[in-house]
Amino acid sequence: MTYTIEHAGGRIEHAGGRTVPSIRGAARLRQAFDRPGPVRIAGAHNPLGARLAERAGFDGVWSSGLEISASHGVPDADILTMSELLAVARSMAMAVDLPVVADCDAGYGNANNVMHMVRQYEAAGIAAVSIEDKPFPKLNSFVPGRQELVPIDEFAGKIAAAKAAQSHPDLMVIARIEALIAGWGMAEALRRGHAYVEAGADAVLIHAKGDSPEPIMTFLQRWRLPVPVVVVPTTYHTVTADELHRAGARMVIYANQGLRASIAAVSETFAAILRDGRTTEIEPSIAPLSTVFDLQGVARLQEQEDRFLHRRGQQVRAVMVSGARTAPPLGVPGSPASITIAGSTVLERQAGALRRADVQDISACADVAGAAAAGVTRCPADTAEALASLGTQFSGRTVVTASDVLFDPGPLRQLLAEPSDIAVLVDVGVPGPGHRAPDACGVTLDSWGTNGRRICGDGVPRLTALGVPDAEADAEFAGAAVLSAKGFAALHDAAVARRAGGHPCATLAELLADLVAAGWPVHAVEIASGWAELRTADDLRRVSALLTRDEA
Ligand code: SPV
Ligand code: MG
Repeated sequence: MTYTIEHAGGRIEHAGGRTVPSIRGAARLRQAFDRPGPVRIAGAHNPLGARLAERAGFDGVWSSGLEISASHGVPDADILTMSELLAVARSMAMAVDLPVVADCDAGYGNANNVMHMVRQYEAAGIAAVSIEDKPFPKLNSFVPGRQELVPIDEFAGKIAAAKAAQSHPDLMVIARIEALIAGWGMAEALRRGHAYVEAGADAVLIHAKGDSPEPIMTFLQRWRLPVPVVVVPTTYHTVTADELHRAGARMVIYANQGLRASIAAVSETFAAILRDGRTTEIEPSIAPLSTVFDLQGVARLQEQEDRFLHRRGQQVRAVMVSGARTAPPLGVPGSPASITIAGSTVLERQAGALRRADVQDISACADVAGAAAAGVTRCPADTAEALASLGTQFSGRTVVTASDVLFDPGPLRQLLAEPSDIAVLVDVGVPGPGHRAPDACGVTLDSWGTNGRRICGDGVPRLTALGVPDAEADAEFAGAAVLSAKGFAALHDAAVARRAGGHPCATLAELLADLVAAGWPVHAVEIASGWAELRTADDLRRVSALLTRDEA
């Protein structure tokens, strides 16, 4: 038996591209009914469960009174208020694109309560509400004890009230027949079903207990009305959704299997942790954190942050690349940033200075030990590869520092205050040739210098060359640059070109020199102190002495 249900099927878009749930959900459920095969929906009690149902491929979510009550640690007996159940149903409708069918128990009172309920659930984006013909307060259908029914007329009145209260024609009102649960027999179940359809029900849910599907199959066989029938094969679980569909059921609700699966899995996991005294044994059988983040929508959060979060003006990230190529630097393996001076590694000190300059997103080349402990992400050890791997999607500014340099926060703040597309730190404090370290990276500037003073007029000085011999240098490159998105794209392209040209081991200074040579305006932020290189054993001794305040 197939049914076609007329519906508006409209979609309304938010500015951000999400659809308005109130109309969307109901229309989608109507569309699901129009497709061939059974409409299969899964019970859930929170947005995470709803997302799991969505990912598994269900057609909808059943906002289960049993699951929500159990998740609150109370019996499914109208202990929770309508508002509590509604809040959960709403949160699930917000979290998924699937339609949510809400189990609304007995409608939380009489016809007046049902009308209020329908308006509330409809406004919450619920696709369908199901109410059952039991007195308030109800008791879960599988709990032995009082399984009572209200008179047919009284419940038909509630269905008519629900239909009168809805404001959009797509909302489905499902009338749930509990006659088989209460032991009143098949004839009563069919009589009630017919009365509820006459009162306006969009579908009937025939509920049953016992492990045989036979009563449900009989009901389906004897159901003649062109109104869909919904079934809940909780105890009669051997029958498949397709078999039920072939017998005439249109919607099959797997009402509480998710809850029961999680109770079993969590119980086993907790027992194993106490038994083993650690979690190693159960790690393969529990979801990794990456799955949790994925289900939470962390990727979307990060996208949104990139688009909308203007942290104090502009987003800034930093990447610490390998320093100058001196082999072997300081006689220790790996990057100088791994060296501990006066209790802290160079990496920790550089990360600390960056953070005090308000840069939080920091990555460091992979040959630096202890990056994760310092809250720093790792990037490839090779400078060109590291810069190439960062990509050009980031819309904020990028600070690039050499990992063999120590900075105070001050020069980094000065650098970040310079708004040009490409700016580098240069030390103008050395009086002239012959006073710089032999491995210093000399630069020439378009500012004028005399007697240790430099002046540039009303602009920001620019580099005219980078990597010049000491005798020609006006100043020394101090191992840090800041780049706008545009500037970083240029540096990125220079790194990619170096790699393509078979020179993968470029240094930051060499890549910046490529930009200067290509005509990019590279501005100089002039400093005279607040940084120290760590390229030689002498450098290390001097800096250690300074930092431990015991220099001779
Ligand atoms: C629920 O999930 O709350 C239901 C279905 O009403 S059942 O528990 O199977 O009765
Ligand atoms: Mg229920």
